[in-house]
Amino acid sequence: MPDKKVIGLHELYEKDPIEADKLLWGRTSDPVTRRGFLQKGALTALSLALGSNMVFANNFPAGMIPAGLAYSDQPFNLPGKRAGMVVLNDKPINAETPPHLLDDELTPNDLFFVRNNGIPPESIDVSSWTLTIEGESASQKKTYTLAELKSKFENVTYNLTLECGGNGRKEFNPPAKGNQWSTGAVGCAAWTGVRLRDVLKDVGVKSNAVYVAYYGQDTHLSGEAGKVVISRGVPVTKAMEEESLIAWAMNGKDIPVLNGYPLRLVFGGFPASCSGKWLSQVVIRDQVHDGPKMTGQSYRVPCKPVAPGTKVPDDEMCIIEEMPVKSLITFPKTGATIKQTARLPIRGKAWTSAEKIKTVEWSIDFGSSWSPCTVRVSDNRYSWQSFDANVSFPETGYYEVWVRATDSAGAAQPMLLPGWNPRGYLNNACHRIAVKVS
Ligand SMILES: Nc1nc2c(c(=O)[nH]1)N[C@H]1C(S)=C(S)[C@@H](COP(=O)(O)O)O[C@H]1N2
Ligand SMILES: [Mo]
Repeated sequence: MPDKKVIGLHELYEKDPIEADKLLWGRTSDPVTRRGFLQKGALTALSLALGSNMVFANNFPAGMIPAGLAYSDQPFNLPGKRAGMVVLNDKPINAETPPHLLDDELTPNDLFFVRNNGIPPESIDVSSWTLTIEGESASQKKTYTLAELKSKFENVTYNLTLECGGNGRKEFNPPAKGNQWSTGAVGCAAWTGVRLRDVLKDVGVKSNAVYVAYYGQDTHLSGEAGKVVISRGVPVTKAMEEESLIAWAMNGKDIPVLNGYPLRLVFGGFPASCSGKWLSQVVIRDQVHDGPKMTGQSYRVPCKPVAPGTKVPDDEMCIIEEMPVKSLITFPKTGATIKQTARLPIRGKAWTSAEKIKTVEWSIDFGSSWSPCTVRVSDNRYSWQSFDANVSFPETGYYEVWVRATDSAGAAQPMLLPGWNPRGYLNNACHRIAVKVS
């Protein structure tokens, strides 16, 4: 046999990740991601996802998801999270909650979805954590410790729904790049903190203020120190709303590390990307904020509807502000079977950026007739609202139960996919479950 040097897989990846991926998978890979994987930052993200260090991580092929995370029947949980969450990406960690695990009145901390763009801070010292407020439109620069925030301003709790702008992305065709969220990038928790407006007023907001934006303490996937992962914001009017919070507790407990411990912003009704995690800095801007993932095509949709597949220039893309009305059937799980003589109890959640949900209706005939659900009143705006109904079926066979919410502003969910957009945002189509009646 000729004397051929055998190259280890990781060596090959280090030398030529694209070629290596082609060899191993027969496809081209994204060189940035592949290379990034071998760097320290990405390894940290991976260890965090697995809940322990991966021994021999250097030999682990890029482009692969560890078996401990890859299958729906995951043997280990994400730290602070319960089994059953679906991991979409481990570098950075992204995990969604299946609909039947969103059946609680408020989403438990260990079931709340995770959308990270980078790597959460590794060692967090609560006693030395500070929040600095500054910016062109701040009257002064002011820094608060956590203890100061807690003692100086009124502590308030609101039930606020957070939904990623890309929730439902999976359904778009042509597909959009990014995490293929199905329905589970949403949750509603009781958030405790102080009102952002109280803190802003304490600092002083100049009359030319336009936007309020955040910076957090997570690390860029590249591992590069000081490189900002994401920095988004909201118009001043949103920042000044009664329910806009700087929060340190979720359902009466510490916020899980993956969800922004020890401090985060929470804005109900806006895309969750505005709700900065691991919050260390707030800037009051005299212009629309221009941080990473605020400009270009990020968290933006075409200002005017476009045909599917259209390339839209940046200057025709508009920032997503209010999230659309939406609902989810949380009981039963899709695939339920019942006897024809029985009535099927259904339950779910509906939410909106408007004042409240007005009606939720169900249909078993693909929308040709609708019947009302009972909708519970919520404690405050931007909380999701529980609904339920008892569904009866005229004969045996296969059915789908569809649910449609309408809000107080008169907006209703579309039955099918709403407007296609390049990044796959704002899919608020009706949720449905399959039911067999025998
Ligand atoms: N610092 C920081 N804040 C962040 C993010 C992030 O990656 N880093 N992701 C944003 C996005 S895109 C979403 S959808 C929400 C997700 O919040 P959750 O992980 O607590 O569900 O956090 C937002 N805040
Ligand atoms: Mo998001």
